[in-house]
Amino acid sequence: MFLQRSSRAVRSQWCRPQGLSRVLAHGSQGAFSVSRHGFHTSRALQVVKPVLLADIGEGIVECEIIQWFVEPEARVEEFSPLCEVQSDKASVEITSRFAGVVKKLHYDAGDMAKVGKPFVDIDIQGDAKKEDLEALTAPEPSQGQGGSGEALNKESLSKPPEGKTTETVKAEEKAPVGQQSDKPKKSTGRFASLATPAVRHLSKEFDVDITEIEGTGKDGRVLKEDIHRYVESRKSSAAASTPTQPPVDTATQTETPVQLTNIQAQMFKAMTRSLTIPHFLYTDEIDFSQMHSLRTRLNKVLKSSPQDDISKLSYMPFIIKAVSLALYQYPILNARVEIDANTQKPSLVHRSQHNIGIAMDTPSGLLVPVIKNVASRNILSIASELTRLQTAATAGKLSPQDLSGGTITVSNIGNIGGTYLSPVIVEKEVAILGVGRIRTVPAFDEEDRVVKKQACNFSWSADHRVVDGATMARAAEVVKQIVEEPDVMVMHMR
Ligand code: CAO
Repeated sequence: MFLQRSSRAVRSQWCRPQGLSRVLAHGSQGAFSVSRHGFHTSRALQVVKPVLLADIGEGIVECEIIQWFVEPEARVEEFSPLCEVQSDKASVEITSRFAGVVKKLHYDAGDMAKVGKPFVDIDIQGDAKKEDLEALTAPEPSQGQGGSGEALNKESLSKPPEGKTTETVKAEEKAPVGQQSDKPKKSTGRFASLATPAVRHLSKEFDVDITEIEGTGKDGRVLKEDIHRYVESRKSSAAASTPTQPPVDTATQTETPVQLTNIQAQMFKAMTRSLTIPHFLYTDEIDFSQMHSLRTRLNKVLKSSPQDDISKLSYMPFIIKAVSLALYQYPILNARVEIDANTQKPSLVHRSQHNIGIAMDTPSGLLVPVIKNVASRNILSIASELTRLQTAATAGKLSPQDLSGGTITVSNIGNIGGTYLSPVIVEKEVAILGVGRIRTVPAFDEEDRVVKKQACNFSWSADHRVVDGATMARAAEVVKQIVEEPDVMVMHMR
């Protein structure tokens, strides 16, 4: 199938005067061949392919192009970074699966790119696997119909690369072979900002345009130290140029519009969709005294002999396990609502695994990575996965897999503050638990003496279209019992 496509692409180049000189130039070097046995293209056979934006996670249909690392005419190798995209859930670096030369960027930074549609055209050079080409590039139009794939190829071959006039292209093509610029062009300007996602997050934190920084890393890569150095020099030049504070006009109200950060923009969309769900709030006070003493005892043990790299447990692994145990009795809280696109008829989809999303406060904002299959994990395994996700979230390194597949969410705001909260249900879920601050309060013991107690409020939000108040209260009561008497968890350990 590809052989046909190659030969047709080549035919279309032979028939087009502009393309002819280029093909002839390569042809004259005698390096143009297509193998019949297995897929093979020679380096000189240039095939401009519209490369499709791959599926980057469950249900994500579009994502924002944050920045390009290449520009038209830039040479890319396999696994070279092409661009960074931001989905509803994470920022992801997209790398090239092919070596070649970039011919066209289908989007500008800031545009929404559609998953499964072409986002970049690459003039593919060198060997490429047939399966990769078929899976990752636009499909072949049916014979003789001149569909979009061919149209894109033709367009890529006939249109001048962006930023060039037809004349400059023609001039280049007419240049003698020896004088043609065979060398791949080095990415420059805003496309040349090679840096890891962590470094780019840091640049955003400091509100620094990364392309203004001269990188001292490999291939001019911008490093964290470069950003810190840049911020310091910016501070000192600002201090030198503004010796005195400008007078503040206190009589006039000043309004300064500020663009949403990427994560705020995604949160805006996700929360707007979440608020189409009719929420109801259920809240209760939980006695954490026994949990507090169990955790203190276990942490003493872990301090002297860490298990699976865990030397300390927070309350979260216990709370997460308690929620999972309650889901066995109330599986509806692990379901999602499905509305048939044609009939608009709603139904519930029950899910066998308890994949618990954890709301995390990270340097770039709120993220909700997911601890998968909590039912099959013990407390240490939950703690270990929580630590991994927390570390990745802080470094801006969560993968789309880490961020997808949640079936219910726990949001613990108590380490920051607040007693009660009204948590917002995450899309494709029907319940969320909000955990307030654990505080020491006075209480009466069995002999009516005043004693110290550790108390914490659990606030649940549930989708009132499918979960009634009594079901929510019963499920919350199961979680409460387990947290108040955490020893019962031992019976459910696997
Ligand atoms: N009340 C009192 N103290 C709490 C607490 C609570 N509810 N939860 C945690 N703490 C304590 C921990 O015990 C720990 O203290 P010690 O080291 O002295 O024991 C400290 O706070 C820090 O805990 P942690 O945050 O490192 O770990 P965690 O497992 O308890 O929580 C996580 C992990 C990711 C949930 C938390 O770090 C976080 O990001 N919380 C914010 C979530 C959020 O933003 N929710 C709102 C979403 S809606 O916008």
